[in-house]
Amino acid sequence: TEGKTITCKAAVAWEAGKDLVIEDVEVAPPKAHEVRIQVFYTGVCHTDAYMLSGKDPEGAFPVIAGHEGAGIVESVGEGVTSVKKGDTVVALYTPECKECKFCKSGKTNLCGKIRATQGKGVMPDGTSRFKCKGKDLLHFMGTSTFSQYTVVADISCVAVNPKAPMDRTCLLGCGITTGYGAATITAGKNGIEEGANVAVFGGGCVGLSVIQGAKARKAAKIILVDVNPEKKVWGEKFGATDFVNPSKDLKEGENIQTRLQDMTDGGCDYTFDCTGNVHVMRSALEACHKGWGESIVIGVAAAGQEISTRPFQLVTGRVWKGCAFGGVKGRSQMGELIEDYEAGKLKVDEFITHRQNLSGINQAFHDMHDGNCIRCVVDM
Ligand code: NAD
Ligand code: AHE
Ligand code: ZN
Repeated sequence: TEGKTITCKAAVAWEAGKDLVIEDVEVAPPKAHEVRIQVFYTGVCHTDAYMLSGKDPEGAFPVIAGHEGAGIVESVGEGVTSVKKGDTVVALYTPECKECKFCKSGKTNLCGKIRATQGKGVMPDGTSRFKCKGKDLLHFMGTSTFSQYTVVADISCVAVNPKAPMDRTCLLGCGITTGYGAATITAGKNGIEEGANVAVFGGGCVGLSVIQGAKARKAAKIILVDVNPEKKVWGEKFGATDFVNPSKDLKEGENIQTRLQDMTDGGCDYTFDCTGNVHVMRSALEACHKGWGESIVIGVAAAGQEISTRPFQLVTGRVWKGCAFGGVKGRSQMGELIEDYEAGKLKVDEFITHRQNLSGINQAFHDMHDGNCIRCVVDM
């Protein structure tokens, strides 16, 4: 297959708001500094649904979505040295070139090298590697894992221990790493400190992963806030010490901010938005402790949505920040996460509640709205 176009199945989004269609697509061979991957498993993340709904300003069609994937390198283009044919890899929607201003700053995991073309749905040379029915299809997040074969930039994948099962490690491509990293890297100077009080808004894959990270850092209180009562047991499974349902548990005159302040002697050291709801983001900021509390925005809000609060909240020392992919540098740090998983120190299997074959991928999107679906893994 090396050097030749491969025809395989992919879930194609022809237009916004419509079901995906399983099509035969042609996947061109990788050009210089590109890698063609046979995708074995992909997770389905809310950010895929968000883009497919048409609400993402960067969303464009027709497109192959998917960004939580694991697979095996089928072939590499000229000049690729970081991975080789046969390597087991995880796709990285946050690439790491190790050379750009961002990568060298030591301050962020965001990489600038291919961000512009990635946002336009094309490879770094400005073209697509996918064709279907004579038309070019766009790439998504530099990964397009809803295809049996995909082409990514070499900086957009990382070789990992082949012993780690791909049907689990695919989830390290987004949801789990995002939440865990937010708690252990983004929060504070070097992640949550021992004894800190933490509130996590939203107990999906991302929020539960924040809880897992907070527990690893020996946080004192880890409070899950979710409007779905079923999330109480989910929170406990990953280390939450308390649960508050803001649509049921609040007394008169109380709001979620004041409830959390009462539970934590004045406010949380760290709060996390894992809902994407801008009103929740405000509550999360205001539930922080005066003088030092930090609120980390992880949720992705739809185009046109804006956050607000009284500037006094910041004047009095609360901090608003956010992160993509948890602040994790994928090529440098994925290996460690996989080691932790292999050593039983990082829960991954527990997030998988649903499974589908590629032909059932639309069902995976429907199941996402089921309160007990944490992650669906698609067998490609
Ligand atoms: P999810 O839908 O599985 O979980 C969201 C949870 O929030 C649900 O349990 C829901 O009941 C709860 N919720 C909804 N409204 C609420 C409210 N008003 N108050 C409290 N809880 C509420 O989603 P997920 O997969 O965990 O992703 C969470 C968000 O993170 C999404 O917006 C997703 O797009 C985003 N995301 C961001 C990054 C990043 O790098 N920044 C990465 C992955 C996902
Ligand atoms: N394109 C959207 C924003 C989407 C977004 O913020 N994506 C996150 C990852 S979410 C993963 O599930 C991200 O990586 N952001 C940093 C970046 O460079 O895109 C919009 O609203 O414009
Ligand atoms: Zn995601």
